[in-house]
Amino acid sequence: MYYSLLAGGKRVRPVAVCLAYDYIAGSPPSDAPEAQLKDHYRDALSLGVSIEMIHTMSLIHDDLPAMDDDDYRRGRLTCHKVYGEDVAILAGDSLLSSSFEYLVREGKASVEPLRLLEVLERLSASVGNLGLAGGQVMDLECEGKPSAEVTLDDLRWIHKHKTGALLNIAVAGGAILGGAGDKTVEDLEVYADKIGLAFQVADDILDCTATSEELGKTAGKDEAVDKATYVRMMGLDGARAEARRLRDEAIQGLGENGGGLKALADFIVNRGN
Ligand code: GRG
Repeated sequence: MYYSLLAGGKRVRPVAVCLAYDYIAGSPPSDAPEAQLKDHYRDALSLGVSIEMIHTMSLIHDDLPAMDDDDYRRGRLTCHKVYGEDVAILAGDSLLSSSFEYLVREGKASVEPLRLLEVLERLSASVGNLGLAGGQVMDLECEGKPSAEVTLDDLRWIHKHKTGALLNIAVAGGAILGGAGDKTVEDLEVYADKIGLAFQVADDILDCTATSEELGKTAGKDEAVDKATYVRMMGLDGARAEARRLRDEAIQGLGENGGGLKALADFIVNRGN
């Protein structure tokens, strides 16, 4: 569990929680001392850490021979390569259950109970058949299918669930913990779903333009296994334009304090790994 969780990674989802929290609750001063930052982000980080545990679980399971069968992740050997498939499956399972335990244990002292339950319900839903697991099943089913049999709508469904679900709970959950009402959460979900898709378009582009060293995982995997990707469907230039379009649409409805969330959308489409 620690081997994979502490291997690095960009921590995009915890950052998204904190930025959505700030969008509602206000940002701390830029020169705030660490103790003040810890206090400000206490509730947001309960969720951020818990989502990062789920994300890491999904990477461990995704890399297993029965799924994508990868040897490298986050710049080091994958969990099953070091500890064996049996332990890797169990490490993933334990990260999943620990994530819920962590959220409730850390959150219950300060978060209003109904808000915590709302976040917990959304977090649980993000993992199941209409979240990570459902998206992954559809992705596996489309692998190897001729391009003509996979539509752009299929691809969007896969990535809304497989990649977008955790960004949705990160943004919506951060906002709920910050005190947002239903309408604001709904509006922010539009932002989250757009950056979730943009994240995956950027991932597909990087898979065929970046090196394995830059990515910390095997590059060029999508083409090798004939995966349905935005690049395969739209070409490289088309995918780049799609990422920019999604980024523009995502930030459209943000209010004047949306600087942090806008910067996150920019990072997601311009990242180098
Ligand atoms: C076991 C219930 C259960 C669910 C897991 C394996 C699986 C089902 C889903 C796979 C989900 C998956 C791996 C989606 C890919 C999302 C993605 C683009 C990951 C890369 O995220 P980054 O770039 O990685 O943020 P770092 O390492 O930076 O954190």
